[in-house]
Amino acid sequence: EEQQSLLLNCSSRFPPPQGVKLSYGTAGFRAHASLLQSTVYRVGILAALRSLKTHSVIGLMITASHNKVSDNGVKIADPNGGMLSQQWEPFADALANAPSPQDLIRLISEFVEKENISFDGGRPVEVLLGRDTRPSGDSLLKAATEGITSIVGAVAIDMGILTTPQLHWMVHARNKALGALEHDYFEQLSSSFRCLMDLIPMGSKSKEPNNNLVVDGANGVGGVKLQILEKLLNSLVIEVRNTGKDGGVLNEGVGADYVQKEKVVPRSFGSNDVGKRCVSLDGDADRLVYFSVPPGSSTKIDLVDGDKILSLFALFIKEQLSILNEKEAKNEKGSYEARLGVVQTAYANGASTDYLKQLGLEVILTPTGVKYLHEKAAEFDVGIYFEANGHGTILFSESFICWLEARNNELCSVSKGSERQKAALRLLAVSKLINQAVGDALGGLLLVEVILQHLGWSIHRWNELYEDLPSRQLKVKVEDRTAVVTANAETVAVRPPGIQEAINSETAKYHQGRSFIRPSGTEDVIRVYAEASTQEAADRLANSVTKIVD
Ligand code: NG1
Ligand code: ZN
Repeated sequence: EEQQSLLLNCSSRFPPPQGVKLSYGTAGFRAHASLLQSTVYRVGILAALRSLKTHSVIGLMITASHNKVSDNGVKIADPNGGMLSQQWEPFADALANAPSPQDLIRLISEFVEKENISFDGGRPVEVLLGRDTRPSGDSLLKAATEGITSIVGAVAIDMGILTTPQLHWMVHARNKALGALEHDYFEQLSSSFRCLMDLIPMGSKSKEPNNNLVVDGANGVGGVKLQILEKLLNSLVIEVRNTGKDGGVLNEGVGADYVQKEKVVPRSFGSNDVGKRCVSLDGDADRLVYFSVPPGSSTKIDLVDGDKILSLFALFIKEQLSILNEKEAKNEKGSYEARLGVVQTAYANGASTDYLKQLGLEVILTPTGVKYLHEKAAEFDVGIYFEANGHGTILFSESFICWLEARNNELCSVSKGSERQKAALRLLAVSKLINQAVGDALGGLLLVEVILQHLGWSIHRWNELYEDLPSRQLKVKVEDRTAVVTANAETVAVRPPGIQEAINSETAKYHQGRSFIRPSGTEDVIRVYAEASTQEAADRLANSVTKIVD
């Protein structure tokens, strides 16, 4: 009864917006920030219940990533640091859309009973809160806190302004009873980075190593965090632009999403940057894409997208695994047939998929949305996933990590400094550098930097791994985006009837043509993707498919 009156009191101060239906989507709830007070309050309730249910620490992140600064959003990190269990998404939708406090309370009591959730009166459970740099973040954080504390037995801990992956990392660390402060995060990244740098073979170092990197921080949280991290690295010279402290607007003409979709330089980059190694983060620093400005250009770029980051990682991991499995040295017994797999979505450039298959790798396609990619990658001993837009990471199975640790100790005594021991050490360091919870632009960036130095490669050499097929992405505003229903990892539209046939007959007109449509999970649009042998053809194909959708 105490619980009921607490909820009634609190929730009546957070009436839901009129005439909007919210849905948890590919990355939580997102909307104009002014619409979100009630939703964020209710997600606070959900996070507290999730925490009680799992007896673990849960995360709640307030961000709208690469979207406009006036938007905001909210999503939940589960105990392992990953995305909220999909089984709870319908409950999230129901909570967010409950019309009155009474409806809300009824939904909660039914759910609590069904899921058998209770507070045993012991230590309260914790929800960690984070937010990006959006001005609306502060008041939304207060709404979330009220939601969490409307549930008896839950407490809210404000971790401050963070990148999305930092919050996920903290949840993961705290549930493993490890240090989970920002300082611990920076320490883990920088020490594993230094370890990998120390393990670079002498011979492979390029004669003129280029330690200079120019970073576009999207005027968000990532650039500032990187400046702190850089001080602990002492081997990279990082120039951060678009930090958000020099008047620029979050994600406006800057950031990974802009650079990847428009294929032009972000603001404050241009012809002075010809030949430099540049990287763009998104607003909450869970994505990164590299680029360089070709000679003679001031706006056009050579894009090195998520698919190429994936390819670089796959190449490096594959090499380390094969060193590990060389069976010549005596006394070095036992090998582990580690299964390496890569996961992409339909947005992956066709040339990247061909390249990965040529490397002999198992390539899996899933629908868009990190939760799907992550889930598949977790089925491998080493699973690498990336979206073309630069969100991705490398997952290591627990059993493989255990084996690596044991091997490492064993190898330490029989053949200190052997190639196999170095490979084991490298893989262990990669597993610590690259965020195991979710894609992380900071960890990803450091791993790219290490691998380029390890191979002695420039960004141009890297970019030449394969040549991207020209592609075009467009979006179409429609009345009801749910009218489009897809299948086969979003490569086929099964509804409205006949639409796929129309797309097929357009696509058939183009050499190396490929095109698909899907409803966005984060914006009120249908996305159109097209690929063909020339840019002009890809543009034309995208335009005609857009007309079919319209
Ligand atoms: P939607 O709006 O569902 O296409 C976008 C990205 C996803 C993912 C989410 C979450 C594209 C085409 N889609 O999803 O890959 O990153 O945002 O941020 O880039
Ligand atoms: Zn993001």
